[in-house]
Amino acid sequence: RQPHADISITFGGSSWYYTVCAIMTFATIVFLGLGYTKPRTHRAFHYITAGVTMVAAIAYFTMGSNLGWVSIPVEFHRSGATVQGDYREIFYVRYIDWAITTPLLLTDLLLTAAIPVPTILFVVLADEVMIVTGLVGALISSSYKWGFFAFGCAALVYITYHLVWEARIHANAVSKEAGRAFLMCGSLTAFLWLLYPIAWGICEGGNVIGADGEAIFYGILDVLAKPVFGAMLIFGHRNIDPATLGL
Ligand code: RET
Repeated sequence: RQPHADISITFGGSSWYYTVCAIMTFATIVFLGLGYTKPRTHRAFHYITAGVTMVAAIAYFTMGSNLGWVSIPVEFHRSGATVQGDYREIFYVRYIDWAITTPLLLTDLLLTAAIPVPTILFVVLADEVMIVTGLVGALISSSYKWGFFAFGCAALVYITYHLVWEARIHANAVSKEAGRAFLMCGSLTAFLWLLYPIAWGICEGGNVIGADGEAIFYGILDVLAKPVFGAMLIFGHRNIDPATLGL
């Protein structure tokens, strides 16, 4: 049997990826356009957020074109026996996107809370650990993949602690506006990011849903975590002077 013949996204899956690509492109133009209505000193969050959606737009163009993936043999277990011979389309380009964009999203949030740069860098390092272990796990066929998944989840717990505890308290101490913007965007992030390992578990991890189901699950999450999050963040900054954040 042809190992790569029947694992790809369908025409519908491809159209959905292109739709998300269009949403990301539109958001990039809006975020940059809004930035240009402000003086240069007030554009940090527009640049960071537009960078996120711009990178995502290219990743979604890649996936809509059914590129940026490799075929991985998947094992599954039936009546106590390990069955082999099945393959799954693994989009590694997703992880290249996330390796660039999730540190930018965390920087957006932690700068809003005026967290010191050394702490931001260490949380970003944990984030890179999370994404890279997720990628390595996705590319592994055997159950070792769940070991890498566990490392990634530990990193996510560390990141989430900073969002829901340290940075939330810090933002409240900066100003009422920063506290409110952080509470909105930080809560959305803490909730949404928790759903990514669940998606991974039923897609790359457990091979429970196929390539089109994966497109829908991650696609909805990415629209909420990037353009919707970005719009809320930029809106939240409308009355915040960057100088009060040390920017
Ligand atoms: C992986 C698998 C390993 C364990 C964990 C994961 C979490 C990924 C997250 C991704 C967030 C992506 C975003 C993308 C763009 O908007 C890598 C799936 C914990 C939280 C926000």
